Amino acid sequence: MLAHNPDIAQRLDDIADLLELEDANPFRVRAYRNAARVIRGLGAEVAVMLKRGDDLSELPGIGKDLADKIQTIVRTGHLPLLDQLRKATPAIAAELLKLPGLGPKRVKTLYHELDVHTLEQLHRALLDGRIRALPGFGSITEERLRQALETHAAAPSRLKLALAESYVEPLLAWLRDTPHAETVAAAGSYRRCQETVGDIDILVTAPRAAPVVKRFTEYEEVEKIAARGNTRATVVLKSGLQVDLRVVPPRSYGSALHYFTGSKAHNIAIRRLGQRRGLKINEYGVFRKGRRVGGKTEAEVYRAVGLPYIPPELRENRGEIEAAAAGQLPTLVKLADLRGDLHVHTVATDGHNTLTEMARAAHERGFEYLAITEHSKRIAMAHGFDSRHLLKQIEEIDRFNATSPRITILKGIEVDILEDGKLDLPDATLGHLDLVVASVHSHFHFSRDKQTGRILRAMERPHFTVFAHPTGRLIGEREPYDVDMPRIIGAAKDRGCFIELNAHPERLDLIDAHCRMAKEVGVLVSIATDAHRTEELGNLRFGVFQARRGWLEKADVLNTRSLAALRPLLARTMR
Ligand code: DGT
Ligand code: CA
Ligand code: CA
Ligand code: ZN
Repeated sequence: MLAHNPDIAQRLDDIADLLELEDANPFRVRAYRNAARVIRGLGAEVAVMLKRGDDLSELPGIGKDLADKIQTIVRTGHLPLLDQLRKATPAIAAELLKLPGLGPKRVKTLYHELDVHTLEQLHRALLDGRIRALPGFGSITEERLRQALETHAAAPSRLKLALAESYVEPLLAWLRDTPHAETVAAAGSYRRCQETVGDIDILVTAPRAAPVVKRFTEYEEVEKIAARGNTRATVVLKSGLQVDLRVVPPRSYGSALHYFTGSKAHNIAIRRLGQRRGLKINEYGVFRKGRRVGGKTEAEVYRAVGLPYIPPELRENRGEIEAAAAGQLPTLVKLADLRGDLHVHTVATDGHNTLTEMARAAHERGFEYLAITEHSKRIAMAHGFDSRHLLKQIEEIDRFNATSPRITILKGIEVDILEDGKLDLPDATLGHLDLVVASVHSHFHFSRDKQTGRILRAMERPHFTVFAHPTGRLIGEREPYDVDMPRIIGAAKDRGCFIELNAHPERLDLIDAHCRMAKEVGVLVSIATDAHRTEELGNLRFGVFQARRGWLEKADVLNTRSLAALRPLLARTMR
């Protein structure tokens, strides 16, 4: 089996970690990390690129040597260098590297300074206070390690974006009420709309920092103040979320926002562009020979290095800087571009609101259309529809559309893809619908070949329109089933089908790299809420965030089409 992009990237990251443990040249380490990130964010499978003769050394940050190594991984599934490094590394180092808050540098310190060779020894050192005393560790790292060891999990505790939002927005509002505070903004992975966030980074501009720091630490949700200085503080909220605050003078706002938004890899690349122009770029401003030449806005920072403004969602050093330089940044899709939602449920199956309630709520959000897609009979727990129920709902929708001109209800179904790739309802029934959303809800354990084959077979059914929540993953809870997404996307292209980006905050299922892949292949993406109650229609924005991280533009998204433009697209897959 050929290696896929995430496997390749993981191997490159492993090499970087192990090299760093060995005190290798930092440039060499960085080269592997950059390559891993580039591969992870590619819109196409490396294996496919190689097959069609592409030169990998043309990718940003990948030289001849790395290109050869990647080729070896793809061809053989192995890399001699990695095997060699693994043999030379103590087993505990690999274990420690998996813990949150421990990079190669700290791991090295642990086993050299403290002679820690097991997780038990690490725990003892922690309890004895020996960790805190190490250079570069401190109480925050200690606390993180304690939590990691106590949940004995190597699983990093990252918070899903939607949950983070529910904690962050009230805190931002609280800070905005500080007398004399000017701008209050969340930066970091939160602003980049990453699907999960490690901690929250907040930036405030104010003439004096002290009142802002004071108000921040007085927020009623603060469980504990982990650190506190004149212009900064770190707190842990009762929810367990850690929040870093920085207060900067207004003239530094742009450079500070840019710095703390990251990603780190993007920052480093921008700073290096600056260096080539004789500029020093840091969180305080843009400087030439010690003189401030910019930094009040982010646009100024980019202008200083000859680039247009780059939206935060793109800032991962996955080609956005090259695209900006070439004047080829995408104009990212926005929530207001969406005209409807193509996957919702009602009380007729496992939803909580009636069709009329869902329609009214959708209309209030400015939608032009809404597709009702109940589960099919296989999902007995959800009271899934058989043909008779579906035909009855079709009549109800016809009546609704005849009397309510303000929004159009589209007739749909979320039909189950059965074990063997058949659909849960007969073609004759599905033929009555405007669209057929199909999804996998069983047999998640199938091998990649079997899972992919089953889905491809389903896609061949004449009425298959949209492949919903394509990998079945639940963020942090259920791994994606093993499926060959490039093949699925390719088949969707051939068949004229569409791929869903399920906007439910627990799913966000299509990942960003696959959005990019769909765009490159020319398969339209349906950003859909899968709402089971009226409020969940609001989840559409999380889908838009994810789509933006996947470089999608308005034209790449199916439900940015007006109803008139949508109908022929849906009909094309209806044969
Ligand atoms: P997270 O919190 O793990 O979800 O990810 P971020 O991206 O929010 O990372 P965080 O909170 O450690 O740092 C916030 C931003 O600060 C990060 O995106 C870029 C910037 N930053 C942090 N450390 C460095 C650094 O060593 N060098 C540079 N250039 N930027 C850094
Ligand atoms: Ca952060
Ligand atoms: Ca942080
Ligand atoms: Zn489903």
